[in-house]
Order: sequence, then C-alpha cells, then structure tokens
Amino acid sequence: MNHIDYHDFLKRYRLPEPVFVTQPNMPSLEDYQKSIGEIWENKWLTNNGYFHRKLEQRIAEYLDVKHICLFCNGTIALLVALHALRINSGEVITTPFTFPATPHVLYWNGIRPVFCDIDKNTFNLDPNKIEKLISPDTKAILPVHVYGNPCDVEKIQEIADRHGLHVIYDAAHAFGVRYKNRPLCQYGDISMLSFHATKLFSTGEGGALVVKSKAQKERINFLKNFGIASQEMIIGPGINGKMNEFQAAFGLLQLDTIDKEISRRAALTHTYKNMLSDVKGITLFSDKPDVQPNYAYLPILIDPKLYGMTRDDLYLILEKCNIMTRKYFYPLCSTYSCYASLPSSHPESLSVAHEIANNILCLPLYSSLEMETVQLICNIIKDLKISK
Ligand code: T4K
Repeated sequence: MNHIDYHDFLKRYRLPEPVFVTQPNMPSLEDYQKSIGEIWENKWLTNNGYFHRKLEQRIAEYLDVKHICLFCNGTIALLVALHALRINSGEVITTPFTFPATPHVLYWNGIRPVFCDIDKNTFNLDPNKIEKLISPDTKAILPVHVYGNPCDVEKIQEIADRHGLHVIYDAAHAFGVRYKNRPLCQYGDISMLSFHATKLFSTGEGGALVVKSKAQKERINFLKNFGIASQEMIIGPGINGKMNEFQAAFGLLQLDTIDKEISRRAALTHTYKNMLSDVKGITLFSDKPDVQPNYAYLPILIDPKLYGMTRDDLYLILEKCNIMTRKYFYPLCSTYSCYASLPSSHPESLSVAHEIANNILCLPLYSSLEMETVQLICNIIKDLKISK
C-alpha cells in the first residue's frame, strides 16, 4: 500500500457491515416453523424419523444415486466409512491440502496418514505421485475433491485396482457435482458429503455417505446407531452418528431451493471471473470439460511477484474493508504438530501443496451476496494491482 492513500482507499471501499466468506441459504422461517410443528406433534425427534427418511430419499433422487446414509456431520460419516470397510490400521494415502477433519479421521481410526503432493492445476491429489507412496501397510487412498473440483477419479481407481486398495472420497465440497454425466459421489467405494452450515447444501451440522449397495447401507446404518441390529442384538462396536429430525426438516426445505442457490452462485462466479481475468498475478479456476460444477467456493491463487502483493497482505486489506475471506486450506495438515514428524510430511515432497497453501484465498460466495459487493471486491483487487 505504499503508493496509494490508505485512508482514501478505506473510505472508498470499507463496507459498513462484515461480509463473510459464506452464509447459509436460510429457508423461510414460516416453513421451518411448520416442520417443527409436525415434529412437536409426532414427538419423534431422532432415530430414523419421518423427516430423516424423506430427506434420505429426496437427496438420493436429487444426486441421482441409489444408496445414501445420513449422518450428524461429515466427520463422523467419514470415520464410519473407514470402519465399515474395516480400515483400522496401517496407512492411508491422502492430501495435506484439506480441512483438518480428513487426516484426523484417519488418526481416530488408528491409521497413519501418508501425505501425497497435489496437482498444481486441480489442487487435488497428484495421481502421478501416489504410487511411490504405496507400501505393504497401505490400505486405501483418501482423496478430497477440493472446492468441489473432481479428482482424477479414473487414474486413482486404476492405481487402487492395481494394488488392491480401497478408495474413499472426501466429497465434503462436492454436493451435486457431476463428472462425465455421472454423479461425482458415485466414484470410489464410498463418498462422504458434508452438510455443515458453510456448505452449499446444509442441515446446520450434517453429512452423508454415498455407498454402493443395499447391504453396505444396512451395515453402515447399524454402525451409526451403536451397532444395534435389534433390541437384543448388537452386531459390533458402533457409534452415534445419527442425524436428527430438526436437521432433516431443515435439509428438506434447503433442497427445494438448491438449484436456485447453484445458479445464483454461478452468476456471481461469472462476474468474479470476468472482472478478475485480466489482473496479472491472480488466477481463478477455469471451467473443466465433462464437469458440471456446484460453485461451492471461489478460490483465487495469488502470484505475489506478478500481483505485487502477498496473499496475506491482500487478506489483511480485505479484512480492513470488512470483507472476511478465508485461507482454505492454510496451514497444510502436514504441518500440524500431530503430523509434522511423519516421514511423508517433509516439505520437500509436498512442494506444490506448500506453494498453493501459501498463495490461496477464498473470496465470498453465497446466494444472498449482492452482485455489487462482488464488483466492489473485484475493484479492490484490481485497484491494489494498479497502485503497485
Ligand atoms: N472434509 C473437508 C474437505 C471439509 O472441508 C470439511 C468441513 C470436513 C471434511 C468435515 O465436515 P463436517 O464434519 O464439518 O460436516 C468451516 C466448517 O466448519 C467446516 O465444516 C468446513 N469443512 C470448512 C471448510 O469450513 P471454519 O472454521 O471456516 O468455520 P467458521 O465457523 O469460521 O465459518 C466460516 C464462515 O461461515 C464464518 O465466518 C461465517 C459463516 N458462517 C458460519 C457458520 C458456522 C455462517 O454464516 N453461519 C454459520 O452458522 O470451518
């Protein structure tokens, strides 16, 4: 900010109220009160109630998948997915460029995460670097479709098949994404979806597993309910991963407007792309062939040399303007104190991931965001470049 008048800049651009990186798409309060009225009437609050069953069916239809199990959140869902596939020792290859939940779930299942570097274009696991990390202890690959961008699902499956490994996708960001006209969450053995308040489709807290068969669904349903098969039969050490009726009722109303939510986000994304495309040093994801995206996030990659400012400086200036961006996913999971001493955490073997994590910034994106606010954010980013 050496060459511009800082006070003048803030006077021009500072918003009166903070704008967050995301906001949930709230259904009408009246409609939700109606649903709550029914829950009150039924006195059925959880354990596979009416709203739960209805939501499970409606999401399966919407996603175009056969078998789905709802959960209290995505993290517990992923924990149960690993358990259901009997992956509870050894190593699992995963990405360091993700939310802490991904490696933590491995840790909680007694598995050692093995971090693999990411691809510089997709920010997902680099399939060309997976194979050299496979050891006799490797049980599975756990890739993440970061920001809803599909991983190289074909190559990953090919590697997994060749080595007899499971593939579990962390598809927390990928609700509704289609690849080659198929639901993205159908690839791999199991995919986990998150319905957290910050997600495109939300139940406040919540999540799901997309699974391959009726039998697998039944097993997972036991596991998420303490392993209870019947009042007098506990089939194994399950956990409590159930979604309750308040969450499910909220989700049903959200589902009614999900297509509107996606198309509004698409329009906002389009404006970001149009306005920022000619700013040197700022890169946005380009549209990918064969992918029907969900516009879950708006990441930009900053090249400090070309842009003239670091990601952290831009983050701070935007914050002063009341624009609360997020550095998803900095710091890398491999740098957390609980994982830093793993051999696979060595920064040298994760150079792309470090580069991306140090320069990434997620800009606000949600349906109630004003188009004028997007234009203002873009103008700030453009003006900062010009002033350099
Ligand atoms: N795998 C991946 C790849 C994930 O990204 C996640 C979660 C998971 C697994 C685990 O799934 P879950 O167990 O959560 O279902 C948020 C979310 O808490 C987290 O769910 C999400 N990923 C992650 C990407 O984002 P934070 O620490 O950024 O949340 P927070 O509270 O700072 O919220 C960000 C902004 O969202 C706030 O500044 C304002 C807005 N917000 C937030 C909440 C909670 C709202 O407007 N309303 C709200 O209720 O992690």
